[in-house]
Amino acid sequence: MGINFNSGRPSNNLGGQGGIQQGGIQQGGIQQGGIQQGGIQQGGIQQGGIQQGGIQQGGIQQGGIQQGGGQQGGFPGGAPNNGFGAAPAPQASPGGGLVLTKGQKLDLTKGNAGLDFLKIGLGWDTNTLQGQSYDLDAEVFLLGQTNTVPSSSHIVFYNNMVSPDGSIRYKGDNRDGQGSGDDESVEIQLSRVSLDIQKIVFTVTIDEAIRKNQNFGQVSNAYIRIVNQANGSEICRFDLSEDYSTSISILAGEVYRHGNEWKFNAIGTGLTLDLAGICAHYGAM
Ligand SMILES: [Ca+2]
Ligand SMILES: [Ca+2]
Repeated sequence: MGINFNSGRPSNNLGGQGGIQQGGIQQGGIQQGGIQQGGIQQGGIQQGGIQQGGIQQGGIQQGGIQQGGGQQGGFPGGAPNNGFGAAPAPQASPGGGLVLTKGQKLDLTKGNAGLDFLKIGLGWDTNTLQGQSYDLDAEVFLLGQTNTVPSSSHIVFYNNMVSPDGSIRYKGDNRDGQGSGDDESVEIQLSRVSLDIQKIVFTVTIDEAIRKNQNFGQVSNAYIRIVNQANGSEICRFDLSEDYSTSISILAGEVYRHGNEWKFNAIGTGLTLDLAGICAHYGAM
């Protein structure tokens, strides 16, 4: 089958230019620190006030403290809230959708029969004052009954932007996560998903994480959300706010068949596999 991870990707996965290109300019404390996230978008609202709100993102982490390598400093505060046990009261996402907790499953089409076009949005922010750039990538694996991909073209990502059945479209590679809102997104038309596909799995990887010695503990504000494309309304959002400091990829969630319906499972499991490793895990070589 042969999966090409590189072609068409101009810069920072080949020569190590990443740190130079991006470091210091894009991220340097201004965008992330004060304006984009500072207290408005993330602080206290999205992430639920206690875990991360206001402290992590709102000017402290990104603004000054986080960078020094003690990035995670603020994260543990979030931990109690996003594990299995906690059952926080349902809270509204800034996008208006239901905020899911890890392991939570949500009916998508049941009771919402017209739902067909979805957008899966992934967002993240990274702190790059230390001169590092982080290129996160979203991938979609269309899995058959054996939890494997029927072919390597059933992996939709930056080098394969449409699934064979046309149901999944990757909307473009973002190289730095700069800015708030969805940094990468994928569109799904549920009615077009081939009948042999049981699950549509969403992963997020860090490009060249191993070479750059990067991990998801250095990434903040990561989330996956689902939007109803028909009216633009957010259905749900799942903040990937666990301490992922040993993970270079995250199994974020999956849309899966349940009888004649589709559901979403907020998985949020950190992995130590890179993209090639995940591909192998799902049977593509
Ligand atoms: Ca990317
Ligand atoms: Ca971002």
